[in-house]
Amino acid sequence: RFEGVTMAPPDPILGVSEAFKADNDEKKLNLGVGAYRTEELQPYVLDVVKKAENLMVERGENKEYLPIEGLAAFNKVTAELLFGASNPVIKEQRVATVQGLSGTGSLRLAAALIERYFPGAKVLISSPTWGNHKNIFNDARVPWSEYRYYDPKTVGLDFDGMIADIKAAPEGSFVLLHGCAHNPAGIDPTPEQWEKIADVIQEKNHIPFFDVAYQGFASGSLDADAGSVRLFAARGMELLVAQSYSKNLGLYAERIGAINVVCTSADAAARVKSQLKRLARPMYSNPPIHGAKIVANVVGDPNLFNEWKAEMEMMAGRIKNVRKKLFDSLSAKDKSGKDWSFILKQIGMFSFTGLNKAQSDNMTNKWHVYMTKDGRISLAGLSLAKCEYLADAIIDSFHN
Ligand code: PLP
Ligand code: TYF
Repeated sequence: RFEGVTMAPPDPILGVSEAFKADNDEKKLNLGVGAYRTEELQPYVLDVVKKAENLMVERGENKEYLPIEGLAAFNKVTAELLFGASNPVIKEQRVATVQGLSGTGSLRLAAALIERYFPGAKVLISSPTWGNHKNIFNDARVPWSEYRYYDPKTVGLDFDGMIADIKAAPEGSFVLLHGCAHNPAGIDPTPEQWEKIADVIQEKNHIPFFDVAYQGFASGSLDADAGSVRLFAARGMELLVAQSYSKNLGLYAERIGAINVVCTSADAAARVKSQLKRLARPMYSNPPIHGAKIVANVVGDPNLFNEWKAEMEMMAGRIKNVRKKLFDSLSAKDKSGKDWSFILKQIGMFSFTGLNKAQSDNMTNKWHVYMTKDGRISLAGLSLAKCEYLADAIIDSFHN
């Protein structure tokens, strides 16, 4: 009976790593998946994570089931990290926080909440966006449509298009926003633009839904990267925020994150939380403990917290250095007069190069540079030593 099952297509991002593994060329470079590498291009486990894990072993911590909503100490610190501990939404207990299976699982739980309590409501997602957003809402049976975001002509934000599309959406839609370091565009609204986006969302009674996968990883500052979310929270709006610790604590495989729902009263938050638990229970029962304990230990301990901030700055700094070196290499080598400054303006882990599908194919087939077909490269997978090679590959592919 399984004879009728057809082959599923590979994931456009995670599938790139599989193709990379199968390539035996020495020059090969994996700039597909957004995962931090050292200058030697090796995976990196943060020192604070090792310290937290050692503490956990020393304390002889157990592996009992967590409650459905996750580890209480984790839920407390994760909401405080996001909003700031003295934020009224925290003080007034207006946030329903539930530990999720990293960013993806937290988004999926929120999608299930939307499907159940806002039947027919649409989610607006940016064009382009992280590929999995569409899968998540499709699988949750939540209708979605796109709003304009990236303008290839300016290699910048199509702010007027974005505002017009949010305005034109049916009243009471959910607007999915990347909290910082937009994936894949690498372009964020300015604080003034965020205010205008909030104005339109309020006017239209929409509900903002933030995806925060890079807090601290974009600018190196946890507070600065949460600025967009806090700006909306300060207006007293209801909002959804999914968090991930994959990047900022390098806990990719631990699957640790959270969904936060900011409500207008503590009472509503308690009710929303009870419903999130009801949705989680038949899906996975309760979340994993290991990553939750690591986060609770690191964020909850002033020394480890400071060490974490230093390590995050180091990671964000390394990415900024390769960004600069790539720009310098491209500018020096390219004789066509093309303006490469967009690379410096983009923030976060990625650069959205503007290479089209055929050109991206050339990068891979001729140069063994693995990247997604939308022209995105992960700078976290690049070293200073490989910038010249990558610049040659990009110039060749652009003028191909
Ligand atoms: N959302 C965005 C925009 C991302 O880039 C990512 C990847 O880091 C995620 C969500 C979720 O990743 P994870 O499920 O590993 O937390
Ligand atoms: O965009 C990226 O590369 C990261 C990592 O299903 C990622 O966000 C990619 C695909 C996926 C989960 C995470």
